[in-house]
Amino acid sequence: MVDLLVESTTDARAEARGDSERNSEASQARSRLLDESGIGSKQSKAIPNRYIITMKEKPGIAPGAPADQGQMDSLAANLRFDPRSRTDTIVFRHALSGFAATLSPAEKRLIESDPNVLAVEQDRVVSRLPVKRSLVATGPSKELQPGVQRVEGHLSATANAPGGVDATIAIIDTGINLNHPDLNVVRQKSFVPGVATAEDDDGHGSNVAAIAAARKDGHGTVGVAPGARLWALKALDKDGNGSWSQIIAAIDYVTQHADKVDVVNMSLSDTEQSKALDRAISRSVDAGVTYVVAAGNDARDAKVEAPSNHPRVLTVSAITDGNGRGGGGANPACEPDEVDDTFATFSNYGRNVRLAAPGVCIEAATKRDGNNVDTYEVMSGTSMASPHAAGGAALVRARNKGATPDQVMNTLINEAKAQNDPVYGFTGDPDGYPEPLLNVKNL
Ligand SMILES: [Ca+2]
Ligand SMILES: [Ca+2]
Ligand SMILES: [Ca+2]
Repeated sequence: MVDLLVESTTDARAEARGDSERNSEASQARSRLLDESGIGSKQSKAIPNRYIITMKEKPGIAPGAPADQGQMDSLAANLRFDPRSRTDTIVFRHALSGFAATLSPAEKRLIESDPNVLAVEQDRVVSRLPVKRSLVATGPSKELQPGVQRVEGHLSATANAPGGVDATIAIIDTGINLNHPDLNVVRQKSFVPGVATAEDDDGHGSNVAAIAAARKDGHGTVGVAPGARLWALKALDKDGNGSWSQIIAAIDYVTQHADKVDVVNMSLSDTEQSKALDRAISRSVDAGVTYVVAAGNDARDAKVEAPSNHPRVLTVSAITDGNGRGGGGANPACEPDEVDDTFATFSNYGRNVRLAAPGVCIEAATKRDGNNVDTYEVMSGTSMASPHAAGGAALVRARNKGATPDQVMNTLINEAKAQNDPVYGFTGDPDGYPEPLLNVKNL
């Protein structure tokens, strides 16, 4: 547990305004943070009687190809259990051959005994990463915020292409504010039971989406890949919670449409591993999709969390920046404990982390507020670092549609700046693996 995650924070501008309404806003922000105080150390929670079933696959199934329906048929015939006939069952066909279902103990035993079944795993609650928030009543003071400036997003020729960046980023998260003027949401789908749309009712997904892809239009903020197409894939609910099976369902959907999706961002984690999740990510990467994920906010080795420990994703740690430049001396206002141009105190680390990006006091879009869709919030966490890199990955793909996930990741790492770079570097990385800082100037 990291103290930073439970401390209160206030927006300097809200404080400066000083009237009671603003103070009440600041106080609301504080209570929201306190509400989230336990998330960083929350133990993984099993979902009772809910399981993820992975079927054996015949060798040679192409990545992204539908799972073998014959196996489903044989399961239905052998066990008189047809996963396709139940309303609470999710069938995976593209990133995984299998399904998630609520099973009685007898059904579970029967399924485990079927020779077509590879594994039966407990389904678990998974959550977006906790973030510290400061409400912002007015829009941003300038469109180019320090985070995007620090990675030189404004200097990228691809980012400045007229009409927006020609790439698609799927945000697997709490949804996206679908009508926010900064966000080019072209597709939305909910994987949360009982929730019909991917409208963001939490705020986290909208902020992540805007960091990656807010439009360059003289309004609001600008993302690393301005105007890139966004897919809002809502797998987490209004409290930021979902399940591995909902996340896998979103990955399955991405894999089904792998020809249309360039990059996926996942700013979420759990301490319990899922082999089905690992398999689904691998198969989706095989289908050509680059996955960018947050390292996590527990100030520990990212290897103990999923999906940040997956060998084929780009895992991103967070640094602090207050002025869009290296050299220090400009601590951001919203986090008194964080120091300009140093590794964020809450960020996970370790050899799985391949890249660093700004993740402290990042101002960008949030969920709608009643009828007002033009809303902004300041958030801190590796959740905010990851979408800077996802935007970078979108720039690589906009320039080279044929780039494989490995090529996309290697390009980002090769173009990044060394920690000891005299102009762009940062200090305080706690491990022996000095991941470089994202830089997209030449992308
Ligand atoms: Ca904008
Ligand atoms: Ca700085
Ligand atoms: Ca490191």
